[in-house]
Amino acid sequence: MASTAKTIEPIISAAWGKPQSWTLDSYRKRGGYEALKKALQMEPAAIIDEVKKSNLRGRGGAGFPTGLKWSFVPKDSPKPKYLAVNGDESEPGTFKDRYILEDDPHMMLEGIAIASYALGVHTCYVYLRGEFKFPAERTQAAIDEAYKAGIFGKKVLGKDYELNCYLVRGAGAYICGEETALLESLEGKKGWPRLKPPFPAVVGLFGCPTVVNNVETLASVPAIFQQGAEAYAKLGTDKSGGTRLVCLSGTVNRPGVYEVSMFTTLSELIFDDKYGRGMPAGRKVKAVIPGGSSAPVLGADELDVAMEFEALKVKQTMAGSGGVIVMDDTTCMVRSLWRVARFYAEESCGQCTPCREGTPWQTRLLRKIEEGRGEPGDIDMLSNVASSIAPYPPIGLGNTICALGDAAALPTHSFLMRFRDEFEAHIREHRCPFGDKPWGSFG
Ligand code: L3W
Ligand code: SF4
Repeated sequence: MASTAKTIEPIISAAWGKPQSWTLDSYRKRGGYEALKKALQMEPAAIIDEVKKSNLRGRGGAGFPTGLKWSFVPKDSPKPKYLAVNGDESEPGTFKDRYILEDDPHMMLEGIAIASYALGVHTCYVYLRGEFKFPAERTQAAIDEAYKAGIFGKKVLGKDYELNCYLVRGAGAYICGEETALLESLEGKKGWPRLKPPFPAVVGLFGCPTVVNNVETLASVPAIFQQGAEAYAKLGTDKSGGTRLVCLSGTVNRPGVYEVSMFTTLSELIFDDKYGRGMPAGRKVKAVIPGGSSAPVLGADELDVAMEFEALKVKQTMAGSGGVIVMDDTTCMVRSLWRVARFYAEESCGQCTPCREGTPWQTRLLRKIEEGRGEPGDIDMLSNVASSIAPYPPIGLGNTICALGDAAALPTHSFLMRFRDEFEAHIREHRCPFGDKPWGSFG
C-alpha cells in the first residue's frame, strides 16, 4: 500500500544506524546535552511542570503520565531519592529499548540527568535485563564517557549538583520488569513484587522515594526541552504527547522497530510502505496483539485504530509496551494462546495463589485442547480459571499483587471472546484443524 500514514520527524530513532551514533561526540554534534543545559537553569518544579505540559506518558506498558509520576515524589522527605531506569525489556513482542541502549544511549542518559535534577536525585540505577550483554556494554561505555565529560559526577556540567549513575544487570527473570520486583532485585533480594500502595514514588528503593521510568520514557525527555513542551505535546493527541516506538513482528513483509505518530493506526503500521509493507503473498491478517503479549488480542476487522493509549483502551485492549504481533490466517489460535500461557506460567513468581495455580492450569487445559483431548466444559473451565486470576473487562482489576496476573488472564479472555469457534472446533474434531504445522506465524 502506497504511504498514506502521517509523516513524522523521528525523535528517538533519528540517529539509529548512523556511524558511531552511540558515542558522546556524535550525540553532541546533534545538539545532545543542550536540553540538560537548559534544564539546569530552571527551577526543579518548573521542569516537572514542563514534563506535565508535554503530555509524555510512560512507554513501559501502563502509559502513566510521566510528569504526574514525578510530582508524587515528596519534596520535603529527609530520605535520599532515587531514579531507577527500567530496562528489563522482556515482554514478548517488545524489542525497542535495546535499540536506544545500543544506538543512542546518551539520549537516555540526558533524560536521566534532567529527571534526576528535577527530582533531587543524586543516585540513579539503570537496570537492564541480564540477556542484554551488548546493550549493557554500549550503555556502560556511554556512562563512562558521561563521567569523563563532567555530565555525571560531583558537578553536573559545572553546576553544584552531584549525580551518580550505575548500571545493574538482572538475571533473566521477566518479573523483574515489574517496578517493585525491580526494586527488590536492586536491593539484592529475590524479585518478588510488593503490594501497592505505597507506590515507589513514596516508598521505593531501600524504603526511599523512587521514580521508576522506562528507557524510552527517559529518552523522550530531552526533546521536550529542545522543542518546548507545547510543541512536543502537539505532536500527539490531547492526552498523549510526542511520538512512540512500536515493534512490529509476526507475519509481515517488513518487521522492525518504527517510530510513529500517536495517530498511526494498526492497519497503517502493517500495510503502509513506510512500515510493515503488508502480508506475504496469499496471507491474510487473522489477529493482532497490539501492545505486547499482555494486551488483549484484536481481530482483523479491528485494525482501524490508532496505536495510542486511549484509542486502544476503547477497544478494551492496551497500547502497552508497543509490541505489535501479527498473526495470519494459517495460525492456530489455541496453539498461540498455549504459547503465551506457557510464558506466564513459567514467569509467575508464585506469591499469589490465583497466579501461581491459575497460570499452569491454563497451560494444561490449552495443551489438552490443542492435542485433541479436549472435552465439553473445558472452554468454560478455561474461562473460569482466567476469571479467577483477573476478570475482563475492565483491565487492571486482577486478584493478584502485580499485573502479571492480569497479563496472564487477559489473552485468554480475549482469545476466547474473539476466536471461540476455533477452540470449539478443536474439541468437536478431537484434533487441531490447522494440522501439525508447528506454531503458525506465532512461532
Ligand atoms: C504514585 C499513584 N504512583 C500509579 C505509578 C506506578 C507505576 C505507574 C503505572 O504495570 C503494565 C501492565 C503490564 N501514586 C500511582 C502511581 N502509579 N498510580 O504509575 O502503574 P500501574 O499500576 O498502572 O501499572 P504497572 O504495575 O507499572 C505495567 C504492561 O505494563 N506490560 C508489561 C510490560 C513489560 C515490560 C517488560 O518486559 N519490561 O515492559 C505491557 O503492556 O501488563 O499492565 O510506575 O507506580 N497513585
Ligand atoms: Fe507473583 Fe503472579 Fe502474584 Fe505477580 S501476580 S506477585 S507474578 S504470583
